Amino acid sequence: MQIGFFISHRLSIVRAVLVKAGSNCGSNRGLSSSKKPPFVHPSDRVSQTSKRNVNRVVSKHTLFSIISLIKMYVPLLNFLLFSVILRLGATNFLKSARERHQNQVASTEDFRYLAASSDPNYINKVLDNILVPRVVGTPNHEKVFKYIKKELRLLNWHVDVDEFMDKVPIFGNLKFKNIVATHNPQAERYLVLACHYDSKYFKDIEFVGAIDSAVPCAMMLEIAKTLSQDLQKSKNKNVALKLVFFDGEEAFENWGPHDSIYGAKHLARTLHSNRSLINGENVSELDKIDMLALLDLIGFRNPQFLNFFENTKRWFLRLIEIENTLHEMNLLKNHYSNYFLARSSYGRIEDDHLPFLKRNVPILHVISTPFPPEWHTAKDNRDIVDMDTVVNINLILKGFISEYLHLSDSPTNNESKSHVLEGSYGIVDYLLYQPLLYYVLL
Ligand code: 1BN
Ligand code: ZN
Repeated sequence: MQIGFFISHRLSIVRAVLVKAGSNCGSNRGLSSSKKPPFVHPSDRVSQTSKRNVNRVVSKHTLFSIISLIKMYVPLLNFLLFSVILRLGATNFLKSARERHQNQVASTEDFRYLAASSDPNYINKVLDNILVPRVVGTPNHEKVFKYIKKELRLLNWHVDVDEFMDKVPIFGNLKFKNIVATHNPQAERYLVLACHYDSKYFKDIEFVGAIDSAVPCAMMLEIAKTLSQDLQKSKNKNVALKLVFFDGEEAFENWGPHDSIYGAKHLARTLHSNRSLINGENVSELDKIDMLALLDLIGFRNPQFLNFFENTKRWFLRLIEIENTLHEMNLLKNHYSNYFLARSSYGRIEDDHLPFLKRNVPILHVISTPFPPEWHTAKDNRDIVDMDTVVNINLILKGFISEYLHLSDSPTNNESKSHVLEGSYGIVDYLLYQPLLYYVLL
């Protein structure tokens, strides 16, 4: 209402000035006319000079009108610039921090320490609890949901549940629940690890989905458990770890945009619309995600992971280097060929990352290609789980997380909070340069 009044009030003043400027222009029309000037008798020369003076006064008047026009629009211009800067600032501030982010290179002691804390027994215990058919809407699904939530709370993680209803083929309306666990809810930015905890519905087979994706869920819980102490010590850092257990990844009938990734679609939308002010800048929860690493189809012996995204290639290459270092240090069991390959895939695989990719969240898709023959068959069960491979991959991931979050105690590599001043183009810059803007315009 107020803005509307402000604009219409200003417009009426502008209209008045334009009418005045227009009438001035009208008095100039004779001069600018392309018609031949009439013959002037020498006795009339004096009156011609005074006419020129009058014209000079008139053009000064026009200039004055234009300046007052600009003056009147400065507050509106200011308001528009302010809004634009506010929006750009939000993305620039977090985006530039994420793009300039450097890992802390882990030492051999760091890798040895991480290897010593691997806990295959815990992974087996988690699988005992979640490796059951867990189709959305069934009692088993509810049990698995409660188990994952309970484990995360026991490990002192902050757990949010993103609950919603959606209509699906065959079953109609179902309740979905994404589990979002945050180690440090006060952090500015997050490295997100994600997997899905639902299992695919099959009419005629009992499908437990070990690699798809009970094992990735168990791996994430083991990461939460074994890194807990180090994460606790690094609570004052800018970047923290977030774990997302998506619900409803699987299609109920046929995979397609309307029958798949129900949980991921809802969470991406929700995080996009959850906005807050950081350093005076309006940011969404999605803006806070440095990168989303999606784990899928992991657990069988000797998988191969390719790089899918150019903008996260440097991080994929770091996974390769960590795997090589761990291999050279003999910290990987029964490791005869590399999992992470220095090759890019031309095609992409549809999965839970899509709604985040669409909203420009950087993605690492850790999914084995080619898919194993057991994929979406009754044979995707505990028999194909190779615990050495699972522990090896989780050790590589923990090395990566530890480097990304600067978890090592080494004081030399610690990231400072100075980027708040270095890379932001936000409200502070605007207020600093705003007087300059006035000066230039007036
Ligand atoms: C992965 C595991 N996906 C489902 N379970 C996603 C997918 C579906 C990938 C269809 C390719 C084809
Ligand atoms: Zn699947």
